[in-house]
Amino acid sequence: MGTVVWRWMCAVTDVLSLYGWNQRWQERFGALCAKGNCVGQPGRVLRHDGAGLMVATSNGTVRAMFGPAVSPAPVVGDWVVLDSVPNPIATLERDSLLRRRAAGKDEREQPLVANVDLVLVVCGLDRPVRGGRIQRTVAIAVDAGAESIVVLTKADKVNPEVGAEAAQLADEAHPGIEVVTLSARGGWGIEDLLQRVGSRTVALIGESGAGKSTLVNALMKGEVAAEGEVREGDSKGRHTTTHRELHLLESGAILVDTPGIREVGIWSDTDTVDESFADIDDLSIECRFRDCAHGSEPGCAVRAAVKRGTLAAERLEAWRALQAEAAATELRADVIEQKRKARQFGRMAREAQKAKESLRER
Ligand SMILES: Nc1nc2c(ncn2[C@@H]2O[C@H](COP(=O)(O)OP(=O)(O)OP(=O)(O)O)[C@@H](O)[C@H]2O)c(=O)[nH]1
Ligand SMILES: [Mg+2]
Ligand SMILES: [Zn+2]
Repeated sequence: MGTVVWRWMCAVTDVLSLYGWNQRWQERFGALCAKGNCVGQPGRVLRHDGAGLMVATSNGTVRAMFGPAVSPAPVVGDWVVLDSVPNPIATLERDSLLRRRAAGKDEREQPLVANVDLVLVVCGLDRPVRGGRIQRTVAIAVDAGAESIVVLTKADKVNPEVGAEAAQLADEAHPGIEVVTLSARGGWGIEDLLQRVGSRTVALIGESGAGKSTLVNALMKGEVAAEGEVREGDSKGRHTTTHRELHLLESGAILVDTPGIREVGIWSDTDTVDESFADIDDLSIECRFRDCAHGSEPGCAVRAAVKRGTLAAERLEAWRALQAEAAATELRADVIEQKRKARQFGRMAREAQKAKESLRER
């Protein structure tokens, strides 16, 4: 490697390391260079909206257009290579991808944030905390190889008992999960959360009005994210945040604020669901049949645990529901893959036909 290139790379490392650039990314970038694709500079995607991308580079933050298609299409949290336009010309291989099943009829994978280490499951205490939502969010975090912490915010709005009950509910939904109760507005519990976050890349997930952006501002100790109002009566939010956006903290943590999501549809395989229900997974080792579905099979250790009272029946039900959803996703992903292959094959056949015709014309 030439000295000039090496010096430039060192400078890049200084600024970009704030955003998490390290040896691993350096190597992935280097591998692209080795293939002759090193005609640009690396940067991390801070924001993705209709107009393009905001990318943090060693020359500061730049706005990039989408340009020619890049695969995989960059999302917030991705490391990309920008050309001189600047257009993204490559996405560095990801460590992980937080994704869900898109809402509505268009049931396909929706990428949320790339290269996430930790997911904050944000629940506002001004509304009922729902165990199912916690389980679903944990399942999508597990799918991305990320850890989860439940954050019960707006503690200033309720009696301490309400907070304690909610924390217990969270623990029943996902035994052993870390729970932090705080008030973003009052500033309590913020230092504790900062300690737990460390210098990881963190995605905040929760429904509209839960208090994600207010929490981002409290953690940043300043106004960076727009905060909204909630409706009187049912505390529903107004979808104030419309884009995913990455913010850098002084502590080295990287926060990604996201728009509120009503439903956390899971887009993962059945093994991932098993992994996120570790208690059931552990018990199932003792089931007589290795492929026990914990239904009516004889010698089922999981059902025995429910009978004994050491496993909550609701937890088994939740596992069953998410298993069914993951199985449907596997099928759907399969269908999408088959369609993609059919399209590819169709294109190849058309190209072959064209080549044949042009030969004939000659
Ligand atoms: N009292 C109190 N209110 C809070 C707290 N955190 C958020 N709020 C209020 O809750 C409302 C919604 O907060 P946001 O931070 O905009 O919620 P969000 O989760 O970002 O919502 P979307 O962007 O719509 O997804 C605002 O009126 C906030 O002021 C808190 O700790 N205490
Ligand atoms: Mg918001
Ligand atoms: Zn069983």
